[in-house]
Amino acid sequence: MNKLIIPFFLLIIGCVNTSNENKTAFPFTLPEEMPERELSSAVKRLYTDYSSVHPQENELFSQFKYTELKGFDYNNHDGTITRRDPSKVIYENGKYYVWYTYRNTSLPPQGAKKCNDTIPSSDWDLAEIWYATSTDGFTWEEQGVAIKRPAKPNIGWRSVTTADILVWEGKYYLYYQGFMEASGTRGDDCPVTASWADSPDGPWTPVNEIIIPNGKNGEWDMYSIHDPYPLVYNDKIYLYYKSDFNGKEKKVRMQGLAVADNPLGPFEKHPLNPVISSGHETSLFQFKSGIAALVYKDGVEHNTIQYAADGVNFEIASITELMPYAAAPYIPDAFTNTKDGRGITWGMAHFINVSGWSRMNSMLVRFDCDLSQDIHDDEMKEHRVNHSPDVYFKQGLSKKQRERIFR
Ligand code: AAL
Repeated sequence: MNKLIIPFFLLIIGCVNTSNENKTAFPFTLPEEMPERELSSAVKRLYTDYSSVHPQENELFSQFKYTELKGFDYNNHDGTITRRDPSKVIYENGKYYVWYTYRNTSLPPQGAKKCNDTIPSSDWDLAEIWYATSTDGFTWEEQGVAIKRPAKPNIGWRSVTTADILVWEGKYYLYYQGFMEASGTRGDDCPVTASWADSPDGPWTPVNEIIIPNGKNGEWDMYSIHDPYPLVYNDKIYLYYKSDFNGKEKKVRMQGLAVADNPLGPFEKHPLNPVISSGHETSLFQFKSGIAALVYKDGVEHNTIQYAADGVNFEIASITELMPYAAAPYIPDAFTNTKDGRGITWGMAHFINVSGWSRMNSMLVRFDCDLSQDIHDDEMKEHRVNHSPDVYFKQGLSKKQRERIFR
């Protein structure tokens, strides 16, 4: 008999206790530490999942501000000139350097069925990698080509795009997508290759080898290795990349990691790949002792800033909006093997599809933010941004949607 009564008694005490804890309502002053009371899941999460209960005190929360750049001509955005997918910005010889995909074709992209040797299929087909320098990050001087398309059948003969830079032991390495068929033929298929130089101004020597190969048949990254993005971390080269997978119907994009001791490899893909479940172009930076990532555009966790204390296991650090696409920050300690990454305050990004689908082209822009331990900019920490009506109305209903509504 006793055996039954005692647990019952304990249960009653338990219930009384719980309701006692929350006898008073949630306090007017938001506690900085987790209060000892029962909490809803949402409020509990504030204390367990974020570095502060106030977004403005979260070092990995920021809004983003955009500035049009001076120094680039786009042929009135008629679709014949594109600049997109910038590299990280580096500072050398008293100036900033950026590399990017540059397309200059007689016609705008026409799709894979109509393309040929001079007509591009996509915005990044038949492209080269160009570079520009600047002393202030706002006005840029275009310096011309860094990586040309090599002759067929070398890697990248169809297009070389989406470069990113590594500085390692006094040498410069550009990693980029090397297309051997027009993008869109099957999907956006390519591996990653590289070139190296003794100076950021080149000349660049192509290694003419695949540096990050596609996965084997049936693996998540079997078709595309996009957006190679090297950082120096844990005495090694941590190169993040993106792949498209899961087939056309329900395409997903995730990000993986490949690690090497030397710039030209061998790169070993991380066994936990993919390490970021969402996002599009890779955009990461050292922060404190780990790595932070801007995750936007695609997937369940788009519009978040994430953090991995070990560079591998990413958690959501904040949720934000209007994030820079193809964000390519200036990271002062990108290659210093830092154990206390200071974060970022600005970089380059792109706006795609500036003139609509028929004259498709993209432009480079500058973004500013406060994801840095060294500045505290209240304006960047506003919780909300008010957009002008045209921003909303641009997201108008499609013809199909209007038909559905009126039906
Ligand atoms: C991008 C990047 C890669 C893709 C294409 C051009 O913004 O993710 O570079 O291949 O789109």
